[in-house]
Amino acid sequence: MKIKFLDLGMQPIANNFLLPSEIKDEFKFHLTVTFDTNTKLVSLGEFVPPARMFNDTYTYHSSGSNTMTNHFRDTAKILKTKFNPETVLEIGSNDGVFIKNFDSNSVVAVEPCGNFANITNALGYKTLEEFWTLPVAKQIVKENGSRDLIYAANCMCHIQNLSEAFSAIETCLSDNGVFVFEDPSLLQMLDRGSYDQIYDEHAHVFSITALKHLLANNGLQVFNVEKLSVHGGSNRVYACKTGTRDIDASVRNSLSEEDAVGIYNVDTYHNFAKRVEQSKHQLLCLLLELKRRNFKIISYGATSKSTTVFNYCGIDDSLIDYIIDTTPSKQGKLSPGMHIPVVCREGNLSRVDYAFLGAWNYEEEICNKENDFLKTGRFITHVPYVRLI
Ligand code: DWN
Repeated sequence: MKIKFLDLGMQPIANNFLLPSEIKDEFKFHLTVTFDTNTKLVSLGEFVPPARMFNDTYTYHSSGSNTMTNHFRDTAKILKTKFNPETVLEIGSNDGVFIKNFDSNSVVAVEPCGNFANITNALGYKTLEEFWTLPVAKQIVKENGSRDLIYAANCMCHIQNLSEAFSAIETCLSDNGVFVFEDPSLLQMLDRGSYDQIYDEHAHVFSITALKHLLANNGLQVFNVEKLSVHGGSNRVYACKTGTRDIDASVRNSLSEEDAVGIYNVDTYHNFAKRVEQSKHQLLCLLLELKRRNFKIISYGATSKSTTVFNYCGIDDSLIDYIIDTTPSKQGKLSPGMHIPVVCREGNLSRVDYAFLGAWNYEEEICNKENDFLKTGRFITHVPYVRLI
């Protein structure tokens, strides 16, 4: 049974940055979150049609930070060393930040956003401009053979039909192959109160508990779990065809930790929802007080996460003057839903008193490079609670 435990109101497409002329037709949907008492899966109450989110105008570049560029370089090295794959598939290859670490002859990629599929095809990596489905998996096996390594970063939780997605993995994986995927951790979200991990693209927020059963139902088993700090706290899950590898203690430890936190208990989610409401109240009180005292407040990082926060809290340009972001395709446009101007960083961080940290998952990288701003200004974040950095 699916129990709705959180209502984040009417929300836009989190990465749909707009020109002024596009505001009148902006798509919105009711963002609610459910807990399935049978599968233990946390999912959106209403899915958004994938083509509305993932298309030729998709704006998010996986290489948009040093943190993630280094993360994918290091991950590629780890997986090469551990598994020495002869054949590789990446699902959700974006701008090629991960697969560029592999020989193009060994790689097939799947990327539904044509603007990014064009980038990796131009780099010599065979990229299918497709959503990940069972027919696509069968096409890859037929044309290129099964895969020793299948990798997906911040992608599987975006796929609405997980049963088909994991069945397609099993179809495409070689007999001794490994499927490695990383997505935001439900446990970390519950612990950090980071409700902004929830938006249109994130159809699900994964627990190891839910994933174990989902994969088992599709001929796969989880054999290792690593906790990652990236993207606000993620899990890197290692899976294989059932019975082909020993199961590491990290799986049992993850399941026990989730049980201890109450991942099975509906009250856990209702308590989370209360914390979210408190976070909204505290953030609004802080911003309104700073504005009353005529401080200049901006936002740093035009993230999907901050789209959720601003639209849930009703934060517009009466509180946030503008958002600075390094992504050229976001600059000069208006943020989804609340229509706050997005501008480049250069020249727009001076004489600022406070900056909401929309990209709080890069706190270390950003604070290290914004020493001058921090001499007089302060960052604001809501994670794990509303505070000044
Ligand atoms: O799952 C997803 C994650 C991986 O990325 C996607 N569905 C959508 C997207 O979510 P996000 O927009 O919340 O991700 P980020 O990586 O937190 O976005 C960072 C944004 O901040 C980018 O637009 C780049 C920008 N940025 C910046 O302006 N200055 C980032 C850094 C590090 C900076 O110094």
